[in-house]
Amino acid sequence: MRCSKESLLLYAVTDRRWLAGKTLYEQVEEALKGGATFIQLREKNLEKKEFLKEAREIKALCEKYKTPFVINDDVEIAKAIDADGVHVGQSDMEAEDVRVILGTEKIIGVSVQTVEQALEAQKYGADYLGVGSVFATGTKEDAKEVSHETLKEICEAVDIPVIAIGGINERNVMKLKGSGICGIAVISAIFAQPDIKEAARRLHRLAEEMTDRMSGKKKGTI
Ligand code: TZP
Ligand code: MG
Repeated sequence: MRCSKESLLLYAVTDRRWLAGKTLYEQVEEALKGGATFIQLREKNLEKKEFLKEAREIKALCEKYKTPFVINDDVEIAKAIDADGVHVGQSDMEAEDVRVILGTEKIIGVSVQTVEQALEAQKYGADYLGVGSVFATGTKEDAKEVSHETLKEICEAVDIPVIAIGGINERNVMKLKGSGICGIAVISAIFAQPDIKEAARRLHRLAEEMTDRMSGKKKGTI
């Protein structure tokens, strides 16, 4: 298995718009210390050389925390730095083509909004699916909303793990209970917070409760 369900519990997606005087490296380390179980480096405007340098550094950091590390969109960068994998959207490279480039050992995540897209991504070798936006979000301007009914249908239709993304925070995460997802992907609920470590810690705890993975811990205590 290229990525376990457990590793997808709290999937943190980076965003440099909220650096607030820190480096992205420092922010990612705080998220890891708090309990992020998966890191996706998402850079939309970084110059290639800088992107490569940063990707190498954050890859080493994730290795230290034994946490999977994938690159958003850019298969070439993922290949160049030997990342654990890549996450692609509907307008990026197809999973089938990504697999040819990255090989059989790497993780491929695909963003989907419909059951049809989910089945196609699974067929072409995706390891997990990201579904969203499940709530309104200001982080991604062109994000299309996906109903919770569709989210559930996608989880029922595929065998690979599914995570939800978009507008998820401490206050609404429990609304996703029963949908069949194995984790949540968040940007602002971690990286826009003044205390990133604490935000990740609380979300980790809530994600465990939402997915019924409490492993003997007391419910309701975050
Ligand atoms: N894809 C769908 S919604 C979204 C992405 C990348 C943005 C998620 O950001 P936030 O801050 O967790 O709503
Ligand atoms: Mg993309």
